[in-house]
Amino acid sequence: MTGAVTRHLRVSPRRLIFGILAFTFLFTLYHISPLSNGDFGRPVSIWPVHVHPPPRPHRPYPPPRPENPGWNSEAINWPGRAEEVKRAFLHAYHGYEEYAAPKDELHPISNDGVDNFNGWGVTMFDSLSTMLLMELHDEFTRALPLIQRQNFSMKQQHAPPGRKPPPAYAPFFETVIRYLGGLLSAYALSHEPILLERADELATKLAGAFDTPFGLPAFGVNTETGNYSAKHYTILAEIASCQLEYSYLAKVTGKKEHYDRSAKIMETLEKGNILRRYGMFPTKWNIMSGEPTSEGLSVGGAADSAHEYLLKLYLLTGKSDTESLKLYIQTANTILSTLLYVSSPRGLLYVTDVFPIPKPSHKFEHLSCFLPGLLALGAHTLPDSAFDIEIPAPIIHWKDADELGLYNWKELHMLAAQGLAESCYQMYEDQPTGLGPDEVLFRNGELWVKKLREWRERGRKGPPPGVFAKKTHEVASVVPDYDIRSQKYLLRPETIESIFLMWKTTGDPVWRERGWRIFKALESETKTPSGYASLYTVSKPHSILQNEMPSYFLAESLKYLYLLFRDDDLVPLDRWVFNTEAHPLPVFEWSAWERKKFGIS
Ligand code: DMJ
Repeated sequence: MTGAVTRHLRVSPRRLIFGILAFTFLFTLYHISPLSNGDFGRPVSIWPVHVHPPPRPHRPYPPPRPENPGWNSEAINWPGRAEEVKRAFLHAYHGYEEYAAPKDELHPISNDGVDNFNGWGVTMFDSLSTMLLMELHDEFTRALPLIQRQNFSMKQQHAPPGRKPPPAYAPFFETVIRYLGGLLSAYALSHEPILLERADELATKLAGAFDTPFGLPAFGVNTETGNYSAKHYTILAEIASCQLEYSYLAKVTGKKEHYDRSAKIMETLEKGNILRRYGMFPTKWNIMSGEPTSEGLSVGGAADSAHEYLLKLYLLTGKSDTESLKLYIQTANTILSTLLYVSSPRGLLYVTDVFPIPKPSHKFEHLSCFLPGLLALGAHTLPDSAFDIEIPAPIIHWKDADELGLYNWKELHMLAAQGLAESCYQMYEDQPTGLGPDEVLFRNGELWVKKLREWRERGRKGPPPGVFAKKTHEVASVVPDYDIRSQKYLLRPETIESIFLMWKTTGDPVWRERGWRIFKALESETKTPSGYASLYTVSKPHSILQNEMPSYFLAESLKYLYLLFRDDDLVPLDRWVFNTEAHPLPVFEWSAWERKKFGIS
């Protein structure tokens, strides 16, 4: 018996070599994986780029904590909540119809209307796609004849007696995202030909805005004379947020001029290697020289949708516009490495501006809260290979930026999305009204990349920095992480938009619950007998209301809430792309003939 065992254990040279090789392989595998850092069993996994991670669950890190312990998402009547949002939309829209139409927007306190976006009835145009998604066909039917009669002429400007009235201009950016986007989306959802006719006519009447030396659209244009406004210094968001609308319009009308206008913008932005220099497009531009006028970088109101449209143009064109994808990846990576900061002591991740480079302002705008949704959308819809695109390092070298090269980019994008969405939401939770302020200023913040490096050097123990912010009562400090710079809540959609996209891309019901808490706060804090009103201050419950109900509240805030609570996938993210005003446009592909005709390479 003993002899048999010894015989069995006797090792041949071949077996010995095989054994050594197997041991070496397993040993190496262990030491390059996070298991060696004591992360075994932890759901956090930020893999160094040189290691191919094993197939992993969609979200490699723990979910945010639900606001109500013991809460069970499955027991909730989500379709019932969607119906409540629909009722809110009807309340707002009927108030507009009764007291303000055909003017632009409702004054929800004085119950009258105001013309602040050309006087063509912006609330109606901006509401069309929401009506269709909510199947509010009576409201849609009532809107159609008004749209048929609209000729987009300029309204008479008023001036004091004896003075010449100021020249009238339609603001190009707002007109495109609200009116043109609204018409095109409603056309895609309903196939009503009049909507496309009006969209084509409107885009043609706006064409004068592009008659600048380099094709960058002017701030405003007179739809009758074609003259553009004299304001030559403009912001990135206003010159580079029309590519989705003009590309889709070219697709459905077959008109090259619409395509050319969008393409020319991208050509001008890219000339002179601007993006290569900074890693993303700067915020301020001179439309006469076609060049940036400052070195400020931001994702806030001055730039937001321009960054958003880089990813979305790629998605809208059936993932064919690879130049746009490259610009998006480079932009998003630059944002991650240079504009993200982590507060102390709560560990809130926030995105800020730098001006001059690399000086951060530590300002965090509500408008920037579209960013988590955009990053999540990119991580969700782009293949892994998109994140491996060869991207030249920016000429301006950012301290610590190289740190990010040690991680899997796609995971980083999703991680940043989660951390930023958490902060955007906590801004709401922090306020007695349950609604977030328009702008805050952080007191202490350190670059996210720096905190990541420290976390990595500590052996990646615990969750990555900036992902699980603490609530105020969970930290000992009495000094808040941030001060509120603008107390207002302007019924803006950005946080709700990101919550919707976090829900769609992670499937984590906590985002739905958070959206519901915001909806309840909207109902209790902003509702008036005729609609909903902006809030003067978020830090006092039942405080003063402002006499305004912006059209984007119906186009975006209520639409994203409605879609968040629907159990079905009414607007699948792989088949539709939301413009920056939440009007969904269908994904399409250019045919061989369109490529030839429009000169698409
Ligand atoms: C909306 O009109 C659009 O989302 C735009 O891109 C910027 N923000 C406003 C609402 O806050």
